[in-house]
Amino acid sequence: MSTSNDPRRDLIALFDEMGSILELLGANGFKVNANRKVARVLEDLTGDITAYRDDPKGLQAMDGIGKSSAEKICEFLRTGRMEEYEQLVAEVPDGLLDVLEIPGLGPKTVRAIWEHAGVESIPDLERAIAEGGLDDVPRMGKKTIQNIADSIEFMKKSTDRTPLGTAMPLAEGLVDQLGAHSGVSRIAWAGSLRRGRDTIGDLDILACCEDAASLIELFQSIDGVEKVLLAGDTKCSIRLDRGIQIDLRVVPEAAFGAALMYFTGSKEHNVVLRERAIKAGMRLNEYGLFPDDGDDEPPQARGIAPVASETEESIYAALELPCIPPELREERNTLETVPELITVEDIKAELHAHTTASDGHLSIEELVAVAKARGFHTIAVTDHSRSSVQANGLDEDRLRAHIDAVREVNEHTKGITVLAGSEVDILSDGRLDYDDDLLAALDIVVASPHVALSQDPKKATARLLAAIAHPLVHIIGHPTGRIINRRPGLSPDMDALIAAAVEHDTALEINANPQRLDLRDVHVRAAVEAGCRIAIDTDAHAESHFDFLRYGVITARRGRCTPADCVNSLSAKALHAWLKSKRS
Ligand code: DGT
Ligand code: CA
Ligand code: CA
Ligand code: ZN
Repeated sequence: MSTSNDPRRDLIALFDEMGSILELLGANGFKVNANRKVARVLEDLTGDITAYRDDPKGLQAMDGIGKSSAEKICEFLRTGRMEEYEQLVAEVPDGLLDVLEIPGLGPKTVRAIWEHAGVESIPDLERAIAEGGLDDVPRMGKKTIQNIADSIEFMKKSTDRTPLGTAMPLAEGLVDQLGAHSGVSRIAWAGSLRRGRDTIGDLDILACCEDAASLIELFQSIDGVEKVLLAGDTKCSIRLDRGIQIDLRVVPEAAFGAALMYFTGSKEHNVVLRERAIKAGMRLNEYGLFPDDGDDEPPQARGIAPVASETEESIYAALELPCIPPELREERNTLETVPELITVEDIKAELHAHTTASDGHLSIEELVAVAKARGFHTIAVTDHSRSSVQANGLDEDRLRAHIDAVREVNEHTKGITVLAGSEVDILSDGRLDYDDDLLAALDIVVASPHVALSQDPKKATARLLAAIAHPLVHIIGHPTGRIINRRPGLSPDMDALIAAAVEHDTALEINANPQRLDLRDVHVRAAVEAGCRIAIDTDAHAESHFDFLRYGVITARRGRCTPADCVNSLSAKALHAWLKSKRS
């Protein structure tokens, strides 16, 4: 495994992986779950894990961490290694864990193809599929085999870009670490990450530093560097063992704004800006905006003073443009009008969250406390419905009892409204998972697709249209069901869905989980343009998931979403009035 400078993240990955390996080895479910549970507890840990270095008892005091896990955590914090993990890893072929990463392939299946078909890696698996080697594996139908083949194909196409939710924390860590260098006066990330794309190709970091050489040296020595691809006087590129490439450029402080603008891109946006500069008798490059004197030599090389260069604001102003937010610096956006885009601070309600009643890790009370601490005026409890068996979905009786429990908590809670809701499955034919009388008893209904996510576009459109038009449904959760880099999800006729959502006053969700970001940016843009209500929800299953909100908001901003477009930024009164309008 690779270690980062975040031991908590490393430990989460370690325990999750141990769970998977144990499952591959056919260990009993209790052991498997114990490891996964530790990972989840660490996921929710808000304090500093290194404080427990010599304190296994302190770790054991946490629900879900036993004596042996506590000792393993301390061992890792002290030594950077975990013996049991290393032993476990040695027991399975290296490539088998990659096979486990293939979407739709559970550990039981992976174990079966390992045992019965000798598959130890993805290339092995591809060969086995091509040569019919899987045909003799028990409970492997033709359809399953075809699905696996499709998944491998999809994975191959998509694994080279890094999801936003991985890139952003990595960039934050790097900027902190490099920014601590005493010579650094300014540092920021640029590129597609700054524009908030859902995946990024490589990470671009810009810095001003009086001692560029030592910063570049520091950059090459950060944890996890697998290869230095290029090291110059002001530029350095590295590749991390996780496969992510990072470019660092050291730029003069006086040109920071111009460099930030240039390396934020997009390339298309830069072209548009350069053309605009030329029309105004100027030249724009990564060093600044200069008067155009017709000389072919670059102006900065001739000591010409720029019109603007130190800040992006000053350059946009000199081009007579509003300061365009990075999220809108894509080709498809017009430059002259910039709407007042939504921010994380505008979000006042979480309308899609799970509790321990289904597959969440928080009780109703805990969920409410977290939402209240975030300053929300409303929190909706929306556990899974009965068909989501793997997520411990609620049958009718359990849901009725759950509604009572939520109402009870709401009675005793001040300062926040707790809504009784459900994330009800949209079945493959568009029917919902509960009867109308039960749905009508809920304050809020989020309807989401979870199964049959490879059905054809026509069926998918009809299915989602039925849910949008259902008079008791408020929000369509993660409308396509895509998982970034893992499965493409449904591809319905989005324009038809958006038109229906406007007609029936149903909101379409941007699920803020960085693995989903569904609706995606272009769909948000179309929805906002059509006047459709947008929901931005984290789909929280744990406290830390509330932090996903920023990814949802970035995606919303890329779609030109303003606070007025979003149900989560309505006042309590306006939000509750909209919810009730579907209950009369
Ligand atoms: P990525 O990394 O594929 O997700 O996308 P970007 O946008 O981060 O692209 P990258 O890393 O190749 O370059 C960062 C920015 O630098 C890019 O958005 C615009 C600028 N840039 C790079 N190469 C060129 C170029 O050839 N022409 C122009 N106009 N700008 C460029
Ligand atoms: Ca980039
Ligand atoms: Ca780059
Ligand atoms: Zn869901």
